[in-house]
Amino acid sequence: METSLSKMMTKLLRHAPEEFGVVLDPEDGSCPLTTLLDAIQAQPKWAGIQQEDIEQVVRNSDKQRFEIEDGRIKARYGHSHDKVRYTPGEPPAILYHGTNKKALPSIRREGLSPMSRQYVHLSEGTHFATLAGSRRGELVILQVDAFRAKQAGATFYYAGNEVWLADQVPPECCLVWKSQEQGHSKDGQGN
Ligand code: HQG
Repeated sequence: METSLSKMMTKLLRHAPEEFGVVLDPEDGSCPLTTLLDAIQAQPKWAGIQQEDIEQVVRNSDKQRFEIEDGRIKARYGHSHDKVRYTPGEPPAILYHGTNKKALPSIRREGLSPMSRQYVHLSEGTHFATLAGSRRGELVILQVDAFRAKQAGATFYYAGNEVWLADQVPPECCLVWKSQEQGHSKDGQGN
């Protein structure tokens, strides 16, 4: 139940609020917790859902996908709909990005792009990168020279919980740090 509610919340807060009749704040992508609750309760499957269930998903999210503040809720990262604004920040010199073997040739040519999301997702440690990269086949972890990428014009934003976002990362700033054969568990509460 928790996983499926978490997926519903990521869909609403990251990708398709309009499908649920919800308008998110254009600046930070948040909405009142009560609005989210009403929108979810309107789905026949979720009619019995309570605010505590949502708060529990937020608390237990292994990757801290959501944040509740002053009665409002938002997804911290992962958006594909309107661009949420973050304050540019000073990242650590080295960050990590989890990807897969098939994507590597294109990343080597073009660098990292946001693809269907609004930003490239990076992390301070390799755990988050491992979870992200393990979702699509053979895991590859890239070490990203954030210092050099910044010098080359990339902008970085901190999304909390060791997650950094960037508008793009040039190919010369990406180095394969670890490449592994299959056998990783799937990470599945978001999308
Ligand atoms: C790849 C999930 C070809 C990129 C995750 C990735 C994360 C390229 C895929 C968060 C490329 C995009 C974000 C290029 C990038 N050519 N492939 N030039 N540039 N790619 O899902 O970073 O569980 O949009 O390496 O775990 O995988 O949903 O981004 O493989 O935390 O909360 O294109 O979303 O979190 O995939 O994942 P995604 P991501 P949740």
